[in-house]
Amino acid sequence: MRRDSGLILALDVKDAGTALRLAKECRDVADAVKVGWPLTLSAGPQMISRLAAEAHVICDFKIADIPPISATITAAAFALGAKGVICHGFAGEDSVRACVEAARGDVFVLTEMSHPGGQQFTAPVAEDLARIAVKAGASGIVAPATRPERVKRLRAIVGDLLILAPGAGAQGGSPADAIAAGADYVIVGRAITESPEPAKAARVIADEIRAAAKR
Ligand code: NUP
Repeated sequence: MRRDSGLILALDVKDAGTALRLAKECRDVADAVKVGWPLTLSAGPQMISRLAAEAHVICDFKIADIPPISATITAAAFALGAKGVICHGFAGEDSVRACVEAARGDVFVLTEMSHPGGQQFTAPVAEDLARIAVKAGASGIVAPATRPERVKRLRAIVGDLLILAPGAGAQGGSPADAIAAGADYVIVGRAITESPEPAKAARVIADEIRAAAKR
């Protein structure tokens, strides 16, 4: 995955036209687009292939099943053109390893979730989940931009694995703080997709990330 702006655009929109327009408008500024269940279920899985023709696509399916099913989901996402997938760490090391083995690109392991509820169950085990990511051979982890001090702690565990940080913008986190804490990429959705000028909003955030990365 290229590391130019450090911005990953979360395309949580419901129709193909809007998704393709946003991907095109933000093509130069976002290093990747992230597609999850909202778009896949409303526009269909072929949407992943259509977007893959325009951008580096990460499928955020939060895979969390028994190993053979996790492997099947992972393989299907890559067959559609994805270059990365996100799986949950809480399904255990064998499930994460199954994703890594089935992948034809990056696997990112979700550790601590960014929303307030993420502190209930994921936060207390996040460090173990980060260790699972390292042991299973994942490319990186997902850690909360809403809690930069946790990104810093998780960075100490994962070494030079990639850290993707969602929760900046609409959820209240700051892209600059997440980067300063050790994130490589910031995942941003609504602050861009719901902006009247998405490309401009993306550029402002990308500039903030670049400035923080230089510090
Ligand atoms: O812990 C997580 N928090 C989170 O927001 C893990 C995620 N994968 N995400 C995703 O990041 C979420 O599904 C959404 O696609 C994106 C954040 O969107 P927004 O809050 O910037 O609109």
